[in-house]
Amino acid sequence: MYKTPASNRLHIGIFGKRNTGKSSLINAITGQDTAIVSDTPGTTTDPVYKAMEILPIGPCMLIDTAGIDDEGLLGEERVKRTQKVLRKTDIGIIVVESETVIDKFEEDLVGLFKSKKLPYIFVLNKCELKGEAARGYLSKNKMPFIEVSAKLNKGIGELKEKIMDLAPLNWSPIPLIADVIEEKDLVVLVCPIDSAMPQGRLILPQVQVMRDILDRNAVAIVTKETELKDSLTALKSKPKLVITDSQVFETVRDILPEDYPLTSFSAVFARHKGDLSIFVEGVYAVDKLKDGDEILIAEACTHHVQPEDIGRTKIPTWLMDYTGKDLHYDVVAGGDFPEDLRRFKLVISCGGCMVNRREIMHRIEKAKAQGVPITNYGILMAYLSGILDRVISPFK
Ligand SMILES: Nc1nc2c(ncn2[C@@H]2O[C@H](COP(=O)(O)OP(=O)(O)O)[C@@H](O)[C@H]2O)c(=O)[nH]1
Ligand code: SF4
Ligand SMILES: [Mg+2]
Repeated sequence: MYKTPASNRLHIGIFGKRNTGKSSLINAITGQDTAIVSDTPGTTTDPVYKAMEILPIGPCMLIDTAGIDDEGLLGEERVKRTQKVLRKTDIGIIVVESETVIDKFEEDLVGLFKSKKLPYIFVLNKCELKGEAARGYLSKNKMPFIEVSAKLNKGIGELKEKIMDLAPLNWSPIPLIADVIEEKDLVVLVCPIDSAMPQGRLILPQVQVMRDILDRNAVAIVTKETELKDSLTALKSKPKLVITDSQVFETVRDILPEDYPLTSFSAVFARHKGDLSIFVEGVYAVDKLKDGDEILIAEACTHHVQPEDIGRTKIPTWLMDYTGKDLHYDVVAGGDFPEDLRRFKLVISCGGCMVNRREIMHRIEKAKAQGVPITNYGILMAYLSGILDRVISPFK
C-alpha cells in the first residue's frame, strides 16, 4: 500500500549449501509461496532479490543466494560472488540442516561476515529430523544459531525476532517524507506557537521534518497558522504538501483550498515510527467498543506525567465523548508491554518519539499475532476529529 524504496529495506542475505532449505525458509518467513522450492538441487543460479514487508521487521529485501552454493563454484569464484552480495547485505543468514557437515563452505562465510562486521546467524533447518552433525558443531564452536523447520513453520517467529535484534540500531526504513516529495518541491509547515511550546525554539519533530525536506533538496516554508494565508499568497505555485500540527488542523483546513494535499506531523511520525496501514486499520475498532471494554494505553517511555496528560486524561475523555461508552484503561510505560493482550479490545500506542521504530514494531507484531487491533495517538486523534482520510492521503 505504501511504497518503500529499495535502499530503505533491510537486506538479508541467505546463504547455505544446496538443499538445506534456503528457498523453503524464504517462503516460511514471508508466508508466501514465492521462492522456488525444489527436490532437484540448483533450480536458480543467480542471487534472487525479493522485496517484501515482514512483520515485525518492516520492509525487507531477502536475497536467495542459490547460485553461490557448495557445488558448481570453485572456492575463489564463490568468495568473489559472495562478496558482491555482501556489499548490499545488512544481516547474514547461513542455513544448514540437521545432517549438514559444517566445513570450509560455512567457515568462509563466517570469516567474510566477521571481516565486514556484519551481524549473522546460523539457521539450523529441518530441526524435526534426526541428525546431530550440525547441532554438535554449532554448540561446540559457540556459534549463534536458531533451530527452525521451514516445512512445519516452527521457530519462524523466533527467527524474525532474532533478525530484528540483529538489525543495525539506526535502521529506520521509513523516511519522514523524503519519499513522497521531490527535489525543488515546496512544503509548507504549520507550527503554532502556544504556551505549551518550549521557549525560544521549535520541537524536535518539526526540526526533523525540516531536515528531511532539506536533505531531499526541496524547500521548507515555515509559518504559524495565523500567517498561513499570507504565506500562500506569497507563493508563486501551489505547495506539494502542507504539514500541520494536529491542534490547528481545522483552522488550516478552512484556509487551504480542497485540492491542496494536507497532512499532520503525527501522521508523518505514525508512518516513520510504526506502520501506518496497521494503525489505520486498528483505529476502526473504536466504533465497535462496548461498555466495560478494556483498552491498553502503551507509552514507550516513562516521561514526566503532566496534569493534562494525553494518554491518561485526554484520550479517555475524547473516547468517552465519541463513543458514549464506559471504557476501562490500563496504562503501561517503558518496557512493561504485556505479553498477553487478548483481554484488550484496542491497544493505543504513543507516538514513540523517544524510542526507535523497532520498539514500536515489536508491539505491532505482538498485537497482530494475537488478533488485537492496534493504533497510535496521532491516528486516533485524526480519526476522532474526522480528518483521518485527508491526513493519510499523501502517503497512499
Ligand atoms: N523435512 C524437511 N524438509 C525440508 C524443510 N525445509 C525444506 N525441506 C525440503 O528440502 C528440500 C530443499 O529445499 P529448498 O528450499 O529447495 O532448498 P535450497 O536448495 O536451499 O533452496 C526440499 O525438498 C524441501 O521440501 C524442513 O524444515 N524439513
Ligand atoms: S510519545 Fe514520546 S514522550 Fe510520550 S510516552 Fe511515547 S516515547 Fe515517551
Ligand atoms: Mg533454492
